[in-house]
Amino acid sequence: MRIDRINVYKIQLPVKGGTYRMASDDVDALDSTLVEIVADDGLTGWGETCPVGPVYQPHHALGARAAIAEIAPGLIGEEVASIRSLAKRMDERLDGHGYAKAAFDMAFLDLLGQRLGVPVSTLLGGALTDRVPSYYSLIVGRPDETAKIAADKVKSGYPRLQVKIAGRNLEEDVATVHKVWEAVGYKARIAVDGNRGLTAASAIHLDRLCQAIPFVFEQPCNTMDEAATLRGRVTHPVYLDENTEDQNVVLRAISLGIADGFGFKVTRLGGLTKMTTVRDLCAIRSLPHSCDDAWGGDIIAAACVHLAATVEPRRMEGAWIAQEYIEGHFDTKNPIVIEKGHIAVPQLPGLGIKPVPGIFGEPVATH
Ligand code: 0XW
Ligand code: MG
Repeated sequence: MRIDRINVYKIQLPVKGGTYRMASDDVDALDSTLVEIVADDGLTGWGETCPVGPVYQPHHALGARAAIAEIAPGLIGEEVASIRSLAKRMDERLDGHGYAKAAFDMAFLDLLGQRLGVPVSTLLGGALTDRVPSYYSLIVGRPDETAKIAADKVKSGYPRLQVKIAGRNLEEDVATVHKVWEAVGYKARIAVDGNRGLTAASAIHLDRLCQAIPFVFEQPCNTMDEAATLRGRVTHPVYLDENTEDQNVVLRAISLGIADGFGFKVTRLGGLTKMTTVRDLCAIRSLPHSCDDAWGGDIIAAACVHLAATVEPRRMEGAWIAQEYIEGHFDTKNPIVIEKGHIAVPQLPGLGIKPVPGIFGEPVATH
């Protein structure tokens, strides 16, 4: 099976229910890029990459499409059999830009899975479950309002909440964490996500002022060096998210012992194949992590869920997908949906997602 043609599409994903607020940015609509690889035997494979705006991390939608334009011509005619040789081919065309290469990696696995008649989770090492937990991400908001939504979401079945903080005064952040804890208690695990927005000093204050609440502190400060200074000065476990820019950073964070867990993003780590390496490193050190992406539709959601299914359940922090914030689905027959805070793992060959024909309009580029 050889690559015959690559179509690139873009689609706007407006945020359902109003602005999505984080310390690092407020977003109202996201620009997603889709790649469709058409093989010479007629099979098609899909990939997606969708930065959550241009300032969450050093990724942006136009950058993804520029990188895809550099890589795609070099893939035409290539055999889809060895994911490793396709990754090498991509590296020969462009250095770095893992978040664009991730879309191709998804599409290769989608094609290969269909060709072999197995779901992508099997290609990633094999599923340990057919249903993975998700978590609900509460945007930066007023303490009472946030606590009310938290209680509703736990009632609906979410086993974990992520409470966004930072970018405002410490008092409101502390009040929000307390109110959410009072509202849900031990019924859900809690992550408090600073999205790089706290100084080490505010992180230490928040830690002390919320001493008895069992949460994990997600990406409180901007850099990994700042996170390192928190070691021994905060009592809550510290997870890294935005700092995990590639496999090497994860290896460093683990070997330096400065992370108790991670919020992983499939496209940021360079795709599903590269994610299997950090997944396995985390397994060696019993480190929990999520399998998310920053945003995206059903293609990215499927990718996250296939990978999450291969993670030992006791260390699985959840697969966050953007479904709660997106109207509709790319695939209306087999969409990826959150039910009672969990997501069924697709059992169809490949990613298990076939976008409705024409749903993305005309391609913005064809190679
Ligand atoms: C909650 N998320 C997975 C969605 C947004 O992209 C931010 C992200 C996070 O954990 O930072
Ligand atoms: Mg995060």
